Amino acid sequence: MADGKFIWRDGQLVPWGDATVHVLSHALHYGSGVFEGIRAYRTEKGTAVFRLPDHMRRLHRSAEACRIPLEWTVEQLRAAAKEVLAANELDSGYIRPIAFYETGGLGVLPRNVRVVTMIAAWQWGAYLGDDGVRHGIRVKVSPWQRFGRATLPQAKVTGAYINSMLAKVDAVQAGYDEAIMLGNEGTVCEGTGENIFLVKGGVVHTPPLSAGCLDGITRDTVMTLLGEDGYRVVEQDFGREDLYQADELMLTGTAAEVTPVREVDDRPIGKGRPGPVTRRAQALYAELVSGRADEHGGWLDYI
Ligand code: PPE
Repeated sequence: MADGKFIWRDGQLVPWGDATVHVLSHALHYGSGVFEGIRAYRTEKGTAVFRLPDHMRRLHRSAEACRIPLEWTVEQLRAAAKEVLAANELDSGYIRPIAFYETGGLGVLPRNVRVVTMIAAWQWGAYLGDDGVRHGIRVKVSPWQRFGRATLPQAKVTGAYINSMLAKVDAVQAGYDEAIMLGNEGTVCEGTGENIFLVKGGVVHTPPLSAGCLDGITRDTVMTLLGEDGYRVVEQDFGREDLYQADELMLTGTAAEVTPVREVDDRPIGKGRPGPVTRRAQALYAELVSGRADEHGGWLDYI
């Protein structure tokens, strides 16, 4: 990642290199932070941030779930995110807000520990590679179970991402691009940083939130777009064997956008290349975020 110019930290733009934390920060020791990932796109009408208030609302929900007091409102965070893009002269990019317990005392109980909120932005290309977006990626069903009821699957908590990291490192070491994790009940849950969709017989399936997956904003977007396009979209649990028999599989997320899966555990999915529903989802998503769609203009927050 190349250095940017400024990072927003509790109401102020500080030079990128000065946005540091102390080694005794609570969040560093216990993972006590909540975060978001948001993308801004270049459009004909200027830069647009995709579903910005939805992301900031989820940040608030994550913080409330963890009882981390947030000092900034959704509106203030929304303005701050735009300020960060402008200060870094970015007309597109990835925005990373985080709120975490910093200094004031160690020990698991955060007593008198300051909460720091910051927002950074930088250029971030295809999360799973340009080649993955074009031809599909190879995934492995992970030996690591998704954390599920051991913590809060609906909250984007920093500490919980060690679960994702273990699965991701394992998959990449074994020569795959990404891991698919099963939830507490043994059904398919999600990728390490993406939701999952399965297409079978023209019907689009995605696990329900009860499977322990994140309530992804891209998941919601893709469900909406494919539904409007005439596809039947159902939230339904499915198992590992259903992955092997799928006609198409795709992963969705802010960073990953819509990424086709061409192989699971060395078994080709469908014809071993992205199928028509996945291609359609990619096209609809690209049209929407680049401001070329007729519907859902309200999801674009122009600067
Ligand atoms: N599941 C997980 C576990 C997850 O981290 C993400 C986002 C999603 C689903 C999709 O959620 P949404 O972005 O609202 O559609 N992962 C973020 C962080 C990735 C990272 O490596 O950091 C992201 O895509 O920004």
